[in-house]
Amino acid sequence: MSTKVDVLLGLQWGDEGKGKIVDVLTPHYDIIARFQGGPNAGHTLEFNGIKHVLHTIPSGIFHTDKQNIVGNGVVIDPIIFKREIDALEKMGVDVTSHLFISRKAHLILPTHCVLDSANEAEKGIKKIGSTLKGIGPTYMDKTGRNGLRVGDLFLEDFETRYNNLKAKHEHLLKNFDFEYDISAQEANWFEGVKKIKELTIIDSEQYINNAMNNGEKVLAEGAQGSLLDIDFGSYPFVTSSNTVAAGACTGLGVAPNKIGEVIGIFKAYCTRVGSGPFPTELFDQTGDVLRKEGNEFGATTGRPRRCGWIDLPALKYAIMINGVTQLNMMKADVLSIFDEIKVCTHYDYEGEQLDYLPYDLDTDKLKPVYESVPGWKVDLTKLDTEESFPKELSDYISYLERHLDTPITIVSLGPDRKQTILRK
Ligand code: 2SA
Ligand code: MG
Repeated sequence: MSTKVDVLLGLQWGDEGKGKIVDVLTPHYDIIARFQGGPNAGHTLEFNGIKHVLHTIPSGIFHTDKQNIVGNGVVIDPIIFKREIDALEKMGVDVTSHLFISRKAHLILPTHCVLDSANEAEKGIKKIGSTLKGIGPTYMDKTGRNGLRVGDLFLEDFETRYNNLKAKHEHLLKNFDFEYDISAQEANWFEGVKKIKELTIIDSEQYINNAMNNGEKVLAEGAQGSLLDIDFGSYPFVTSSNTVAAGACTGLGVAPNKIGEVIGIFKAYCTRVGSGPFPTELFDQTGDVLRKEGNEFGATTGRPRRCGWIDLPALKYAIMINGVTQLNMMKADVLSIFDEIKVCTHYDYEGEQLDYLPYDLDTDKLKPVYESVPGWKVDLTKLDTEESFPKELSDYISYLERHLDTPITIVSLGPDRKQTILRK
């Protein structure tokens, strides 16, 4: 009997804790597959007292009896990819035996990264706050039909193709007042390419569909968050891929009727890194406390993350667009410090009450309306059953389930694998 693909994705602006939950759920699956994004992602996992950050490699990689696939929708920087593999191998993880790459995944060139930086520099204060990993320019070349794919690495004229695309980029870069020198990166890039060619390159859409027909279970791992989606996020302050559930169809070659559970992850509060509107952002001491208690710094760039209260209209929107069937709530432990917790239930948009995310997110016009709920003021990090939850936490969970009309099936109370409560 054919199985379906479960999709796990972020419902906010990324950094919800997708890496941790994928790692926790991997024992229930045979294949873990990334479907979009690239090394802009920073998926953090923690076990046995060690913290790991993955960028391109799926978060199932530590379970060596499972297959990990980098799907066609992903963009790969060979330099970062090789660095990730080397770091894992140094830790004793046998990566190459269970990591497969789609022939159709696009390649990030050093000049894509330069273009990313040049674009951002030109935008000045209006910059997107990109991770500068070349994501936007690479997806532009993909949709502009100029891109280079993993499959192209095996063509005799690959180097000519590389040089042609590089020349196009160099031509474009003449329009910018931007100095660059990619000679060092280029040497590393071709080293990385050598490494990729040693890996197992597959037609991942065939592989995944065949596996499903053989009853194998697949988990699709999202990157970034729904509010960073190129179509439905806070455009133009978004990433350049479809981060929502539909992205799993195009990014893996899985038909819509083959999607099973959609697991939406959210933090018990909210963060954003990079520019763009964030209605519940806190600019006061409370925001600083959240950042400090939650260790809210970019896992790829180290940038401090902007912090604020949970935003229900934005979450409802993400649940709708993704067809979320179950929710996972992360980092409730970080809220233990507060006497009361605020929840944005509505927005005030120039005097009008809205309970949905409008087109215009101009935060001069859009103000969050909050309800306060009691905090629990108890260290949650050592709790290992739902029965031991303080009443205020159970009430917070029920409150969110009622407002979001979706069950919360996992509550995470710390970064370690073990700090995870599965609810019935
Ligand atoms: P890009 O690099 O072109 O995709 O940037 C466009 C916007 O998308 C945001 N973005 C992210 N937001 C949260 N987390 C991401 N991954 C890293 C992490 C980020 C980091 O896990 O912490 O280390 O700074 C991620 N990747 C992209 C980005 O901030 C821009 O707003
Ligand atoms: Mg992250």
